[in-house]
Amino acid sequence: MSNPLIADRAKLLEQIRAQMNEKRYVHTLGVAESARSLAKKYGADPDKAEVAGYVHDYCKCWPTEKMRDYLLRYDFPEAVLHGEKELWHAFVGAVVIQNELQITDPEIIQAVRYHTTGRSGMTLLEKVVCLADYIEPNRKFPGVEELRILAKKDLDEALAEAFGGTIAQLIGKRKTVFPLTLQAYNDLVSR
Ligand code: DGI
Ligand code: FE
Ligand code: FE
Repeated sequence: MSNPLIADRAKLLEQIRAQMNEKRYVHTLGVAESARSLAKKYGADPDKAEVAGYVHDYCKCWPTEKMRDYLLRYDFPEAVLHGEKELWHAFVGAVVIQNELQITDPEIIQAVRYHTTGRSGMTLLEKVVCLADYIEPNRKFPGVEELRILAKKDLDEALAEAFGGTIAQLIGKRKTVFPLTLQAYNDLVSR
């Protein structure tokens, strides 16, 4: 399918492929596809959703030190630097895709920045990309089938369920829950 936001698809995919392992790349393609389809269903921009899907995990396989360099060099919130490293790829990715992939669209950049933690008051595109990340065809976790069904019915409800699952899992492992994730969940269930 053509996408007016992608000048050279082969080149973009090659750049992304070079940052990650095969499994992550297959996941990336799945997120782009699911994000496009959720965008069509819920009225977000399918072209932006697809691009955000392609670039959302650009830094996921980077060494921790490389991500830390970015976090120190750019003005990220202290809470991110001192928080869980699993969250870094989203915040760093939002900067790096501008520098290395010439992504300039603020909506796509925000969708990448918040794809892991979410936040209160997420935009439609942010929700679509975040949910696509959970339900793309290659994802396997207990409850993913139910979540895929829910995703066809109610975007906010599905995303609340997804964040709820993540929060419960983090609590089970005695890991910290990043405030943005709690705020995202609270916002979605109090609508
Ligand atoms: O990058 P992906 O694996 O495709 O998915 P993702 O960007 O949603 O990252 C998932 C990881 O992030 C998973 O290991 C759980 C973790 N995570 C998400 N929200 C929080 C979190 N970890 C902590 N500690 N706190 C959070 O609020
Ligand atoms: Fe991610
Ligand atoms: Fe992902």
